[in-house]
Amino acid sequence: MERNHHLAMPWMVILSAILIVPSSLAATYNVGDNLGWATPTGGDPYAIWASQHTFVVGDALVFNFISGSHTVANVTRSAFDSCNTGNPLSIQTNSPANFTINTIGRHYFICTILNHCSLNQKLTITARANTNNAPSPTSPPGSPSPSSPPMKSSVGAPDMGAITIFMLIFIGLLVHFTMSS
Ligand SMILES: [Cu+2]
Repeated sequence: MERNHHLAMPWMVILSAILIVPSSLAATYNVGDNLGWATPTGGDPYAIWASQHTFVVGDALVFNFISGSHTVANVTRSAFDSCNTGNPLSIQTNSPANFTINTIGRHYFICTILNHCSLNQKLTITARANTNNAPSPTSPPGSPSPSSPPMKSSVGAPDMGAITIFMLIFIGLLVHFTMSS
C-alpha cells in the first residue's frame, strides 16, 4: 500500500503538466467565471473578464444564466455600441448558451432583455488565429506571404499539443516502470 502511494507521485506530475501544456489549443471559457451571464450591479465586469483572457479561433464561450431572465445575442459592432436588440445575428435563449468562435477578429454579445445591455451585460472579445491549427485562410488575395516559412504540414497531421501530450504520457510510463522495477 505504501509503495503504491509512492508510485502515484510521478503520475500527479504528469497530469499537472498535461493540464498546463495545451494552453494554446482550443479552450472553453465560462463567461464571467463565477458571475456567470448576469446584469452587472456596477462597472463593466465583462470588459475586465475579456481583458484577462486570450482567445483563439476554435475556443468556445459558455454563457451560464437563468433561462428566461437573460439571452445571449451575437450582434454587430453598431448594435453592441448602441445596445440595439432588434436584429441580432443570432440569439440563444436557453442556458447554458454555447458559442464557438469560428472567425478571427472581434465578436460582440449582448443580453436583449429590458435594459440589461445598457447596464453592461455585454461582452466583446477578439479572437486570434489558432497557431496550432492549419494556417488560416483569411489573408486577402495578393497579400505578401507570412514572414515565417510556409508549413508543409499535410492535412490531418497531428498538432504539436497532441504530440506533447503523448510524449508526456510516454515519459510518465517510463518513470512509472523505472520506479516500480
Ligand atoms: Cu439580461
